[in-house]
Amino acid sequence: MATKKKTDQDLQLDKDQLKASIVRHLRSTLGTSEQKASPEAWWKATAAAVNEQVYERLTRTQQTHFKKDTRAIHYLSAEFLMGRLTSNNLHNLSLYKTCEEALGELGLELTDLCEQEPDMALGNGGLGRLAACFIDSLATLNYPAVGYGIHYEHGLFRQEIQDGRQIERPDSWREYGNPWEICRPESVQEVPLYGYVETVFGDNGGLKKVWHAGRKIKGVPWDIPVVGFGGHTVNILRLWESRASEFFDWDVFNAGGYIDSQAEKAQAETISKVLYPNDETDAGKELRLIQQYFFCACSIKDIMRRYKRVHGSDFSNFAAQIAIQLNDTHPTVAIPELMRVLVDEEDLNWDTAWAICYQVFSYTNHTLLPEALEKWSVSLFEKVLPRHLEVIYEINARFLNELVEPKWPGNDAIKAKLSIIEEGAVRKVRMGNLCVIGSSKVNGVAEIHSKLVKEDLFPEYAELWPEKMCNVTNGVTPRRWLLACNPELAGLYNEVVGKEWPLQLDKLRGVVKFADDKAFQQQFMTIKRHNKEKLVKVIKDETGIDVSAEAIFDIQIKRLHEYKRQQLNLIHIMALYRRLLANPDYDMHPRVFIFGSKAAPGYKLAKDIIYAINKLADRVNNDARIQGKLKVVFMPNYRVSLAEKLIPAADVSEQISTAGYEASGTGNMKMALNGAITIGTLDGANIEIAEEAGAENCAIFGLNVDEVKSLKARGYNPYDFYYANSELKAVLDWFDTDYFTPGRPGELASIKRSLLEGGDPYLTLADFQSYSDAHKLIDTWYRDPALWAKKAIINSATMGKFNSDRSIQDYVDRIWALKACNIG
Ligand code: GFP
Ligand code: GFP
Repeated sequence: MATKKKTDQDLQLDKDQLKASIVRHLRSTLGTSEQKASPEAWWKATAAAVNEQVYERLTRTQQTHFKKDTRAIHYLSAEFLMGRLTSNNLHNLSLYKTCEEALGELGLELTDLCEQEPDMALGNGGLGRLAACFIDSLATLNYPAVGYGIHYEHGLFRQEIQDGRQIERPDSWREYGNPWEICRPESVQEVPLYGYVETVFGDNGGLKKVWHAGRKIKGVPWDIPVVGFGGHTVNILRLWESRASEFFDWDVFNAGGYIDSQAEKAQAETISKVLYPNDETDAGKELRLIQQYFFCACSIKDIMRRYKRVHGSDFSNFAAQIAIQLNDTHPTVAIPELMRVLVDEEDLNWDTAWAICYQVFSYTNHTLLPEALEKWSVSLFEKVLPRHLEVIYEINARFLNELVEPKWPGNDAIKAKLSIIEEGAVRKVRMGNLCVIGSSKVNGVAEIHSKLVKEDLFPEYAELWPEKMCNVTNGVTPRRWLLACNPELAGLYNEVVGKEWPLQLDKLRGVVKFADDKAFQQQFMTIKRHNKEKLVKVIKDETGIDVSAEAIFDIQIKRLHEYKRQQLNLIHIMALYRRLLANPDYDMHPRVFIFGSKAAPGYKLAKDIIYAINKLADRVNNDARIQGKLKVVFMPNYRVSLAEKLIPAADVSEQISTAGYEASGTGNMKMALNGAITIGTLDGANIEIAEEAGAENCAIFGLNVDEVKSLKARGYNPYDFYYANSELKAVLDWFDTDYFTPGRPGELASIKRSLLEGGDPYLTLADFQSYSDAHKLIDTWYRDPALWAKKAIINSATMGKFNSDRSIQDYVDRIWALKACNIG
């Protein structure tokens, strides 16, 4: 019997239907009753009811993509920081209100149920969250897309603070099952590792390489449906879990080797066990390379399978159908893997295979920090991926001979620099170089960053391929980062500019004309006040600290890293504290400095900075002398769901990286969109934010990129600033005392050392005075409520550019050449 395709209209649920569905799932899926159900069971029943909608639309999407044989983008990323999905899915299906009412009739609060959901923290920070925003936008704009990543059993560690110090605890996001993921045993893949390469005669008489793997690992796909706003397209995020190929060796078991038979299984499962931390210790390098290869190989196989289902072994359409984006260098090994598959397994000649690869791949660079451009030792590669090393050598030889030599004849220095292989005591494979050589497009993530990628990081490549380098400024999804997290402000915007802004964020520009309007200012600031009051409760619950919503909420939330300069914020707060101690009447509006940040477990100084912030907080928050004018809060376990509570309550957004170091930033966009004023350097996307909002509506300070470069070239000496600025000197000397760590002097001394003897590589001291002045400006502005409201409104209203839909459209226009595909 032919079934009629369901339209969006057919699928839409009303309150009673949704309520009935939730109750039905509570009983038949969760096996409990209304009387006995725990909040978690209610949450899962709600998710199951929503999933009925999601799956219908997913199937419809897949059928349409299959039927139309659409070109698709495959977004390979080692990180997807999804956060929670319940509220997001409800919003994107236009079911949020309906669900709130349905649950209300059952005596339940939707927001409480949402709190039951553990965050999917499969990423470290901005890079992973960007990937999550991007797949939301891809589905929203109806682009055929698949996200590919790793199904980490444990995501980013849960951070506890004990006596001020960060303690890492395992994150178990799916310990009791996660209702948003579907296992797909029918699409399991097998991945070879180790072993050796043999040269044999192929069928056509030519020589052929055969990789005899030493081990095989099974990749089990888990699909997370990605619901676009409006619910038309539902794409998938496919995450690979590793398992042993021979799950259980019965022969070994029967022979009494129970432990041995389990060893293989344990080793195989280690691959997707934990999210790799961002530290660069030697330990675990092999595991990390295997993680990368594992998910890339599974993904390439999956892409091949889908392609061959329609086109068989005719690869002439491959590059027209398939685009692959490499999110940073982590998935670089996908390039030699595709070459290997095409040449060794599909018998294409090298040139044909290379032409395909080159068109298929593009690479996004997210940082200029040399330590983040991955390098693997040649010997490690040879051990784990012997055939890939050969492929890389071949790519390299052809590149150097065919492109570099003709352009720079006899220039060995340039060859050494551009080679994929770094020579030296330990020979290394440079993944960044491989990415650039193997991709048709390379993009940075903000204007200034892309310029630096082109001019400073890869200048010779840019000379070879001027059209290869481009920019796509980052963006954030306004659905999660305004509509869902700030419902009151969203409601106000609906009234003032209509309801299209979640898709067309530029519409918020219509709010600018109310920036001077007293009544509008009042409404806007009342909403901010409500959000701050909500945060006051969260702060109290999480840390026990009392803060007042009267104060300026000044927020710095991001990974802890010296270049992001939490230490600059820290020493400035210490300076303020000193001023208040010296003069209790020191004139300043009360300020609450709020931090949220995780430090990579092996990054000692970053952990010391967290400790110092907490010790400063203990002292300041309990010092009656300063009459509550200053508070410091370190919110433990910073994650997406906490960001959703902090961002709507921010008055001031701290974006204070050393110019030239923060590729873009995305928290800067989220906070400005929610009406915070940026105190920031001319770095990353701050520059574009200031362009959009107007420089007069941001507090810009510090050295710019050129000034940083020239100061470094002249020879930066932090002692110059230390001796020249008595306040700065006094603050730094404080670190040597036991003022913040009673009875334990010197516990915080590592911070001072890094800023003086360590050479202060991120120019913290050079920017201190200018930063302090910018804070004074912020204080003056805040004390003029009309002025502040105006600036805050303009910031929020002018962030249209930073919609991740715009970023995705730029990728489509400049790199991917996709066509939107209408579903239903
Ligand atoms: C299916 C469909 C594709 C679609 C993907 C991702 O493939 O057209 O693009 O799913 O949604 F056939 P499978 O991976 O399920 O075979
Ligand atoms: C990195 C960069 C940021 C950039 C994001 C996304 O994020 O400047 O905005 O990638 O492109 F550093 P983090 O991992 O540092 O948060």
